[in-house]
Order: sequence, then C-alpha cells, then structure tokens
Amino acid sequence: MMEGFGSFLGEASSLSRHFDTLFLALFILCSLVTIIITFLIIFFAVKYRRGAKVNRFTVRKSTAIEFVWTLIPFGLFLAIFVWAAYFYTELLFPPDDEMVDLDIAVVGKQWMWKLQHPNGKREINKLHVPLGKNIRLTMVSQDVIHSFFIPAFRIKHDVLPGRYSTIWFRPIKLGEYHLFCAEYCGTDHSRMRGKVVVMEPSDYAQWLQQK
Ligand SMILES: [Cu+2]
Repeated sequence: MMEGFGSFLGEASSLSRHFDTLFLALFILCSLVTIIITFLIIFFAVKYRRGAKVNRFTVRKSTAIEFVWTLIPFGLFLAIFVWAAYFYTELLFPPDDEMVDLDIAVVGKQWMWKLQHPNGKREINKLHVPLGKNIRLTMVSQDVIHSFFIPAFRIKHDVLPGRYSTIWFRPIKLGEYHLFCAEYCGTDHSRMRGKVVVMEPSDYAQWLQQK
C-alpha cells in the first residue's frame, strides 16, 4: 500500500499525529483571523460608504480595546510558536541516545539516495525499517543540498554537503511510503525519489541477513 500526498492524514510515524494537530490548530487560528478581518473590512466599507449618513468626526479611543486586540492574537500566535519550536526539537533530537534502536547512514547525491544499515548492508532509493523502533538517520550530501522527505512520517530535513544532519522517527504502521528529495538539486531532482518499507522487526532481521 502506497501512502503519500493522497492520504494526507495517514499517520505512519509516532510524530505524525502531533504534527497534524499543530497544523490543524494553525489552520483554524489563521482562518478565524482571516474571517474576522474580512468581515470587519466589509462591514466598515459598507457602513462608511460615500453618501452614508454616519458620524465621521468624533473618534472614540479605548486603550482597553487596543490592548485586547493586540494581546490576545499575540498570545495565541506565541503559543503556536512555542508549540512548533517544541515539536521541532522533538523531531531533531531522539528522546534519549540509548533509546535509539537503529542508526542508518544516508548519503544524498545527484540523483539518488544511498542508505546503509548498521551491519553494512546497503540499498539505493529504498529504505527498509522495522516497525515500532526508534530510527535515527545521519545524513550528508556528496554534492549539493538535498532534502530527505517522507510525507507519511511528517519528516523533512535538509541534507548538506560537508555537514552531518540527523533526524529520527518511529514508524507505527506497516507498509510502503514515498520518499522524496524536497530541495531542488538539478536536472533529475524530480526523479530523486524512493520508497520506505516498514516491516515487522522479525522480517527486518531476516531481510538484513539476506545477501
Ligand atoms: Cu535532491
């Protein structure tokens, strides 16, 4: 079963749900702000249209109202920022070093992904991982900047030349998922994609031993 943009809400990693909740909260908040402002613009445009008999000379000032409409949105968006920053650090750093079950090396190059498992087994454009394990990727690029993107896991991180970057995930659903390069990296960028295969840990152990 392929998962990807088609099943936008498919949750295949432990962080997917957190990410979707954050996205939904931001979406609802921005929609509310948009609706309220649009309503006010239309309301005042109609009320003070040319020729309307309204008082245009006395301005009522209220410091309280100024504070309310400044501080409430500020607080709400600050909360979103703190939430997103927390999520970002969760995504970058595994809960604990000892809790990493599997370390996988990722090399990006024009135009393929090369992946290596701890026992030395290598694969190209395909990544096999065991279900329910914390998997850490240590990534580097051989040439230009690439970006390692698995939509179903909600992970995306730049892969840089000359610098290691890490990211982690815990798959919570068996299946096959899209892997993309999300940073334009040259002619065949659009073909720099692959598959992530989430397997039962026993199947993974077996697969690892295969030649
Ligand atoms: Cu690329």
